[in-house]
Amino acid sequence: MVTPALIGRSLRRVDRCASTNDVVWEAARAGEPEGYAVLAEEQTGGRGRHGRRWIAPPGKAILLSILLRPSFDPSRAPLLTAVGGLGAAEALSRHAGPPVRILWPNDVVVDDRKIAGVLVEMKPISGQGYACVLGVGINVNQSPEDFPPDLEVPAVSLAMIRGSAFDRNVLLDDLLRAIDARYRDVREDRDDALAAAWRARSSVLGRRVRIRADARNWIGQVEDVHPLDGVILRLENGTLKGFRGEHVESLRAWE
Ligand code: BT5
Repeated sequence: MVTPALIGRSLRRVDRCASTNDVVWEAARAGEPEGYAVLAEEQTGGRGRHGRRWIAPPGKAILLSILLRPSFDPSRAPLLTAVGGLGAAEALSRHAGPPVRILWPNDVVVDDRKIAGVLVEMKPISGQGYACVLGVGINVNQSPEDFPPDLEVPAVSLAMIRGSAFDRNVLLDDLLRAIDARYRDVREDRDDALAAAWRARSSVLGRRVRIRADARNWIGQVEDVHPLDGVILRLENGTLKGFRGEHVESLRAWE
């Protein structure tokens, strides 16, 4: 039996908005059920984590937000970042060629260049419990000159990898399907399957990295990554130190 999809069963397309996450928050307050999604051609205030910006020229990217109303304890929210990152990586990997990996905690990369980013926001809504908005931005048809010059991680688009433009609707269908399946893992308590698939796509496992957290830099080798437990680093002095995603400003390869 085929289970009907939850994610994107109701998809609203808008030409322009400040942030698709905000359009979804408005719908959440009005009582829209989970799975509702908004897709924009252009965002004037697209955002990343820690007050950073997400920039994409009109009509070239996937800019998507999805309303989720998980019944879990709020401490499990980082699983939703894994759902978004893994969903984007799995959808892209059908069309990309080179391996699509996850740069912990929320970036999707190809050859260490960022092709997608995930932003999960969670808030209580009066009378409705917690709601989450899962935002995904994917670079689809950008050319190199479409990206801002001062990016921390170099950027890439699917079209740059393939050498020609790609149909955004094909990728969108794959993305909604992949996120639907991975969100089902969370709803049906298959955290282990989700964590294993996510870990297998890590771009940093076993590599030397620099983590910026709490206004300090830490350098070491990544011993393990888990959506909830975070990253375990073996520091230069041999000791192990754990970092949770929410405290980490950035993580970069450090050769
Ligand atoms: C993210 O944040 O990567 C999360 C991005 C989520 C964007 C989606 S679009 C739909 C939905 N609506 C929103 O308003 N947001 C979500 P973070 O890890 O903080 O990375 C942000 C950093 O990525 C910026 O500071 C830039 O350095 C870089 N960046 C900005 N635009 C980029 C792009 N198109 N491609 C690659 N890197 C980019």
